[in-house]
Amino acid sequence: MPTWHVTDMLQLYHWEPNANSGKPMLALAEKGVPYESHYLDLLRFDPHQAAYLAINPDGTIPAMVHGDLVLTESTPMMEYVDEAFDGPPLKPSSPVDRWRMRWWMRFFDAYFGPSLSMIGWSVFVGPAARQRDPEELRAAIDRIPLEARRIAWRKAVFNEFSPAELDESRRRVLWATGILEEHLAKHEWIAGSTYSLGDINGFNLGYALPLSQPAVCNDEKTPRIMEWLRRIFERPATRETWAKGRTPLAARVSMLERQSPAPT
Ligand SMILES: N[C@@H](CCC(=O)N[C@@H](CS)C(=O)NCC(=O)O)C(=O)O
Repeated sequence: MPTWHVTDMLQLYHWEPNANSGKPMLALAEKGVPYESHYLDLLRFDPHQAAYLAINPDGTIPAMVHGDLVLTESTPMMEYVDEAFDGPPLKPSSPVDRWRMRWWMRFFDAYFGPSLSMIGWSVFVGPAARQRDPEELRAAIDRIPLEARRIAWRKAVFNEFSPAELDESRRRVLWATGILEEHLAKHEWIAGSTYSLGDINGFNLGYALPLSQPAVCNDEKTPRIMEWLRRIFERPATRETWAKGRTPLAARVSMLERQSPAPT
């Protein structure tokens, strides 16, 4: 039996405001929708505990419960949030801008995100989890429902990402950062002239790029990305959402604080 009770209040099961968890958190904040937050610590393997598996048997986060609906997959979840609740629209009205927004969300989710994630797991998640007893870790990994996630955890924890796969991820991050910079030279926001779910998606993936990839993303090489990240960070909903972070992971966002006034 699940130990959590579904009430009328929207329930969100998430980790830090970061990557997939941060997407519905930020979309809900932009819409002004209150929700009950259930923080699951990924590094303590909380998403693989029985109480959460009763909600999402895949053991991945985020998951959202709205009435008797259980929603997974962060990007369509954001679309649900935008359409199911009042508040400012987070999708552009023109078909071409919607296409552009979805093109980029697909690119972020299928290409840019997984490459950045592999690097992040090898330098952050693996070393952070490795502090624990190896046998306990092995047992925790064996309990993960999805094979793809078990493999990612094993590689991160036991330092088994190969140099070739890490090199390929670095190559993809460099290329993807370049085309994002070119895109932002032509468009103010991901979809075009309005802030949208595409920006929320991209910010969650890329807010720490200047820190994690300093040689690739910086004020000299990628000024448009830096300006775009700073503009998103200045939004009240972004500040409110990142203030919910509990670890140094989310605190990295403070590097986007402007040192001088915004350009006019
Ligand atoms: N495509 C899914 C991916 C969800 C996902 O894999 N989330 C990661 C955290 S960002 C997770 O739950 N990992 C659990 C694990 O690795 O055990 C989405 O966008 O929601």
